[in-house]
Amino acid sequence: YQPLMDAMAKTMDKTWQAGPLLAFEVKGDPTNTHEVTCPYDRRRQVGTVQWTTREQAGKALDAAWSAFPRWEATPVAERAAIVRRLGDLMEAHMAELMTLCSREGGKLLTDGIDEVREAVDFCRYYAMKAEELFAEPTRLPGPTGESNDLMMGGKGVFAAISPWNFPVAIFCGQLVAAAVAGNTVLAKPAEQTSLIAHRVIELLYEAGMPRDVVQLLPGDGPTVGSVLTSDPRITGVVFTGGTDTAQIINRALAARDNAPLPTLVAETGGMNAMIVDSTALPEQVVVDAVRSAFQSAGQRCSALRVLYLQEDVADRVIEILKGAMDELQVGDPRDLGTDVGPVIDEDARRGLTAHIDRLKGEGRLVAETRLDPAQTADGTFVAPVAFEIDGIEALEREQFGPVLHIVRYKASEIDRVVDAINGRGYGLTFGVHSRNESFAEEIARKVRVGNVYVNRNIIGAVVGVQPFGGQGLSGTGPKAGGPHYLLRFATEKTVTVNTAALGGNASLLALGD
Ligand code: UN1
Repeated sequence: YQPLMDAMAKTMDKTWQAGPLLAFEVKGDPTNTHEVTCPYDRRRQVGTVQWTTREQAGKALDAAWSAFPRWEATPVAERAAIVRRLGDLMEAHMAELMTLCSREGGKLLTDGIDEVREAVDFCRYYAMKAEELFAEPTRLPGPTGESNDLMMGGKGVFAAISPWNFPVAIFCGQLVAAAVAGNTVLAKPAEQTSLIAHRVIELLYEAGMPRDVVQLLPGDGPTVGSVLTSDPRITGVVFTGGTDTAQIINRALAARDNAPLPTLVAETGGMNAMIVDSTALPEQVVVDAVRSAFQSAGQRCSALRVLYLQEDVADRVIEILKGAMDELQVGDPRDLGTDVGPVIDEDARRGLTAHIDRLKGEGRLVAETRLDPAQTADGTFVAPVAFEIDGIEALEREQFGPVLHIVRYKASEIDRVVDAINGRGYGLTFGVHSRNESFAEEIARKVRVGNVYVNRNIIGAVVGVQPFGGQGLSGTGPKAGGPHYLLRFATEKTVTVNTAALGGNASLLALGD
């Protein structure tokens, strides 16, 4: 880590500035400029962000709309080359992006590395997939005297609305997928992480992306988001964030008159569970549960929220868990010894604290990591905490932070546990710990989720290897980082030619060349 840390030190005290990056010049506007503070030290200002006005958002849409036909007609190899160059540039600027991830997003160094790596992987993977899908029309078998070709194109203008918890990876993954498939993109990053988004888009322009093809619109939902979801020229929205917000976007898109039937690609929340049976190895369970529940301060939609322990192993697992949680170091995300950094902001801390205080009031506390005030007094920290909950069906809503809920079950109640997991309506990640292969297999088959993990942690899906995304309240699919993702950003056109009438067997497409 030392070379990375040395490189990060060079930009650690910088004050950053961000604002809209649009196809046209934008004037500075101090009245619309917002301060960015650091989650682990709220006394420190990290920089300022100028938000996009409704008028600018409207003009950005005009530009994206007119750029679409030209961009769609740009050969896919050229589109993919720009995206690959972005991957290379992000890799070259890893330390700087990691600095921003920690100062603006409160991310640990190790999480910062994962974050940039994942963004680079998205660029390379989607570039490769786009070349497979879009380069040549697919010739389909058919009767003689006729040729049938399937041609792929873009859809139009996409709004990409991204979360603060993966400010490089998901921000990048969304816009790169939409753009490489031939769409123009208006990207609205989370308000909390606009500085990072701004730096990534600067690198994207350096990589050769035309400014009217991808534009950056920092700002809030009511101002920028509402323009992006109400305009009939928006063909689709790719969104990652809360389920409630996805529902608002869905309604807004559906309420438009004279607009195309919208595409919504949403990846939302989860009430992710792990089932531990009596044959599981308690030590392994604890390592994986702690990582799944508390890494990134539990601020992953993939994070573990409910740990179901079969009664024969419950006491043993809880005992080891208490020890493991005593050892967690909460504090400055830039220290290599830190395991858990801050939560994103004061609102997040307040919401989590209300939930934690309620469960403490009910006498349900099992373990809580100690906070060292010298490390945590100035930031928005929440101590990792575990509660034991009564009732297999308890808990309905996602708590987006380091809070683990434990439920004991009897072997005879396993069907109820699975029904409870499926009954909540979410379906993102899931884990099972068991040395009984047929049990693990059966459970994996029954749970209605997107990603199942057996005898390991349930976070950190790898692009191209573990395509990520859920079902039900957890999202629309297809899976990010998977072979079908780009299809949601594409149109298909079937071209049937009466080749006999052309006096030969040549296809119109070939003649067009
Ligand atoms: C999210 O938290 O929004 O599997 C997505 C993971 C990441 C994706 C998390 N690759 O933890």
